[in-house]
Amino acid sequence: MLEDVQARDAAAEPHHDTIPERSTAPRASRRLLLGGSLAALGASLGGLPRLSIISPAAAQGAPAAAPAAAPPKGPQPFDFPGKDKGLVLLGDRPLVAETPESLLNDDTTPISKFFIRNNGQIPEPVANAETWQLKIEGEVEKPLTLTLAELKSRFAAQTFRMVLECGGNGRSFYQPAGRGNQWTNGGAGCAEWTGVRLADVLKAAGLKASAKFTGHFGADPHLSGDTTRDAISRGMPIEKALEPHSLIVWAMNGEPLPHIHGGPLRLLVPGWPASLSSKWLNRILVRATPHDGQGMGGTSYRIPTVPLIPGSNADGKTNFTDMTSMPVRSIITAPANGTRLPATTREVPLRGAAWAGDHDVAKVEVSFDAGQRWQAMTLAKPKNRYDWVRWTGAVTLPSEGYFEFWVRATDSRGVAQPHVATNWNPQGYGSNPFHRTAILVG
Ligand SMILES: Nc1nc2c(c(=O)[nH]1)N[C@H]1C(S)=C(S)[C@@H](COP(=O)(O)O)O[C@H]1N2
Ligand SMILES: [Mo]
Repeated sequence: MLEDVQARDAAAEPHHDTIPERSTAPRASRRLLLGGSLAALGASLGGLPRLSIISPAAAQGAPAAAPAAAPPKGPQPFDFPGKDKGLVLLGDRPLVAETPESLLNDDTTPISKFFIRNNGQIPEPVANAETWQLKIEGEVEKPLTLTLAELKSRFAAQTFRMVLECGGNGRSFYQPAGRGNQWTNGGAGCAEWTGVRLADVLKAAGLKASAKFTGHFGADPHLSGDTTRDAISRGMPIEKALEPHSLIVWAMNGEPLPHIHGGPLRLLVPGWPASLSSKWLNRILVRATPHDGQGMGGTSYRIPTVPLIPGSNADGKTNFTDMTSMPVRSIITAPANGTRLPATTREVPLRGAAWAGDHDVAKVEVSFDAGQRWQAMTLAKPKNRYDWVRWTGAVTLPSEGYFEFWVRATDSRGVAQPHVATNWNPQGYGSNPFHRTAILVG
C-alpha cells in the first residue's frame, strides 16, 4: 500500500439549519492532492466522484507535497467503542460515520464496520432490554403496548440479510454540494437482521379500513434538547409496512441489537431510505393521512419529479415526491483505493457488492479504461430479497502503470448507474454514479 494521500479538508462546513440531514462537524470532503499530469486528469474528470489518487511524489517514495493553504490532517482514526478505527467521521454532533468501500469487503457487514447515522442525541441505554415497550396506536381496532419479551413470544421470528442505506448515500458526488453529511458510498451496510414482521404486529392490532400510512417514533432526544421536538419521525405508505421483509428487529448478526444501532428495538425497512428504519423504536402511529413528523415534507427525503437546474432553490412543495426505492449502486471492495501492486502484475482479482433498493441487481460491469470497454463480473446469489449481491471477477491489464477501476451495476428494470450524479436536488438524495478505485502497478 502506498501512503494514502487522501487529504481531509479541515475547513468547517457552513452551518445548515435544515434538519434532519444537517451536520455541524467539519466537512469530510475528499479533496485530492494532485500534482503534474494527475492534476490535469483530475480537472478533466470534473463532476465525477472525487477519490484519493496515488500522487506521483508518493509513488516515488517522497512525501506527498502539502497544499499551500491547509496542511493535510489526513483521516483521523474513528474512536468509538466496538467500531473499526477505519470508519470515517462525517459529523460528531449528531454522530455520523461512514464505512470506506474497502471495509465493506465482508459478505455480511460486521457490526464493527457498520455505518452510524444519528439525527439527534443518543438516548440513555436501558438496563433491561426485555421490558422495552412499543406502542401501536392510531387507525387500529385495538391499540397495543408490547414489551420486547412479548414481541419475541407472541410472533414468529424472522432473519434476513438486508441492506440498510442512508437516503443521502452518495451525496458528496453532487455538484454543487447537496446540503447535509457528505457521504461517499459508505452510508450503507448489509447485516443479518432478526425480528418480527411489522405486518404481523399491525394485524394483531387490527388495521382499520382507514389505515393508509405509518408514522415512526424513537426515544432519542432532539439535538437541541427541546423535549417537544422529535430528532426524526418518518413514515411510509401501509403497503411498504405490510411487506414481508419490513421488520421490527432486536438482533443484528445474531447479537442483541447494539445501542448505537437503535437497540433494544428498531424498524428495518429495506430498500427505502434508512431514515424510515427508526432506531430506539417506541411508537408506531397508524394514520389515514401521510405522516407529518420531523423529516417529512419540504425537501426532506424528497426528490424532484421535474429536473432542477443544479444549485437552484426549491422548497419541495411542487414537483417533488417522497423517496421510495433507493437507486442501484455498486462498489469495489477490493482492491482498496490506492493499492500498489508489483510491476509484473497483469491479472487483478476484483471483489465488490451491488444493490438496487426494491429491485434486483441484473448486471455488474467493470472498466479499467475509463468506460471505453466494460467487462461483466460474476454475481453471487443473494440470500433473500433485499440482500446485496456480492460480485467477483478479474481484469487483465495491458501494462504496468496507473489504472482506475470503474464499476457500474444495472437493476432488473434495465436502469444502470449514471456516469455522474444526476437529478440534482437541494438535499442531495439519489446520487449513485460509478464507484472508482485507483491502483498503481509498479
Ligand atoms: N430514532 C432514530 N432513528 C433513526 C435515525 C435517528 O436519528 N433516530 N436516523 C435514521 C437514519 S437517517 C439512518 S441513515 C439510519 C442509520 O442507522 P444506523 O445508525 O444503525 O446505521 O437510522 C435511521 N433511524
Ligand atoms: Mo440517513
